[in-house]
Amino acid sequence: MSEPRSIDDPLAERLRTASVEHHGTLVFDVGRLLEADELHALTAVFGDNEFAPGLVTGYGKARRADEPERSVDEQVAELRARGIDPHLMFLGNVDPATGERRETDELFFGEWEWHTDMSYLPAPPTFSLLHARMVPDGGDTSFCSQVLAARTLPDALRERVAGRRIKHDSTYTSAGMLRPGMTPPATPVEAIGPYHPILRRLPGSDREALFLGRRTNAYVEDLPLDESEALLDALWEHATRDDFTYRHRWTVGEVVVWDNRVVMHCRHPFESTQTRFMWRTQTKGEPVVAAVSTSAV
Ligand SMILES: O=C(O)CCC(=O)C(=O)O
Ligand SMILES: [Fe+2]
Repeated sequence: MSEPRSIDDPLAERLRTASVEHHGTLVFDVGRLLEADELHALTAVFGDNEFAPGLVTGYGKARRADEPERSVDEQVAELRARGIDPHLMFLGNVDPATGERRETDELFFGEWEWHTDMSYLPAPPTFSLLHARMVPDGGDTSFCSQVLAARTLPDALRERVAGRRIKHDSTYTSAGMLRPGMTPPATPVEAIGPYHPILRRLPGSDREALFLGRRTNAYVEDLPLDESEALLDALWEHATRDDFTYRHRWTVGEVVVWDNRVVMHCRHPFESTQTRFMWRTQTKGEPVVAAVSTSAV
């Protein structure tokens, strides 16, 4: 895959099929840095562009009290006027324009928690793409199949999650940083976010997947907080087993495309003396469909 602009329909179809056959995770060894429109062309194989988190109110960003109320279109126009692409996220400890290192919160270099991207949206993005532009020693990304997690879910846990939903909070990034305009909830019960079924069915197939989002501030609907915490702990222990996991060591120029319905991911730490810079895009998602429960509810 060296020319994303020239992907034709048959190749696009093959790539989508390959994603289904390979645990929702594909690695493209492009071997060079892509232009933004090339990453968008590869993204378009998998779906329509979704906004990147942290730029538009409601998408990993809350409106600050001093910020005027504006429609999504107005916000997008304003971002574009400032030369910002609302669909592209820069992730790194460098200035995106110059590539020079810049002062960065220590949390950036630590372990990022397991998560699926932007599950705090009512229709969470289906695919995410990550393009490596500067790679440190370390800073690998791991992917963990939630289809395998669902397939091996012990009966006792399956019964406990039957028909249940989790509330998906957006207060913190996966690195543990407070998102723009957000206030932490007193407890997960007070967190604000959509509920999604814990066990989902993947559209167009009979596959099921666990859909946990992220552990921080998660809450299982209608349970006392201590029971919610106990159930979540048990689910997370099962869902992140090593034998469901692929750990990716990055090379500059690569793009990894993953299906957020199929895998969770996490980022491993690296030394703060090092430099890491990635570009990220994501595709519009779909409401999460509950698996038909096989146990009595
Ligand atoms: O930088 C990484 O390896 C992963 C970052 C991440 O969680 C994402 O892009 O969704
Ligand atoms: Fe992520």
